[in-house]
Amino acid sequence: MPLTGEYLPGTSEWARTQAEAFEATSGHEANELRGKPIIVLTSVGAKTGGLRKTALMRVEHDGSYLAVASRGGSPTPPAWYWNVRKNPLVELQDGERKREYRAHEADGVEYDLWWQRALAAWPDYAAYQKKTTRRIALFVLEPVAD
Ligand code: F42
Repeated sequence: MPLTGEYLPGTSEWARTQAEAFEATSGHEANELRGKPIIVLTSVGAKTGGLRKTALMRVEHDGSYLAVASRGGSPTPPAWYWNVRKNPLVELQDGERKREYRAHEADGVEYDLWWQRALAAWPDYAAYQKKTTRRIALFVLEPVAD
């Protein structure tokens, strides 16, 4: 059952433009950042209840994905972090395919395992983590049966 609600564009111009172009072209355009693949996560706003679309680096393993709440290593997490915590049912589009996923925050061994997968996909995450005392939160997204 697709997520319902009003699409509320984000306030980061570059990210919003990429997410919208990616979705409008079924993932055929605007699908990379510096040569690495991205995905678009749709979450339900924790305060507005609106649909928020967020471009993220593609980190995938055996059909599950990872959403890395890095925001470039800022002291505070991105707004979408609060959305996913409150509303763990999200949509993720990878290329042409958009599906529903249930998110949970990784911790302990699971965090370490997925953090290595994140670094393999986007090594800059290591530099982002060095920039902040905040532990960059990781959401593991498991596919919801159709
Ligand atoms: N960001 C990452 O954190 N990780 C990545 O791997 C990543 C990759 C990436 C690749 C391409 C690209 O174009 C952008 C990429 N970004 C990545 C940036 C990402 O797309 C987001 O722009 C960034 O993470 C910041 O997310 P944000 O949710 O903080 O968005 C801001 C810009 C924003 O739109 N803020 C809104 C505003 O009005 O200030 C609010 C958005 C929101 O979700 N509000 C919630 C609501 O209810 O609607 C309330 C949230 C709350 O505080 O409770």
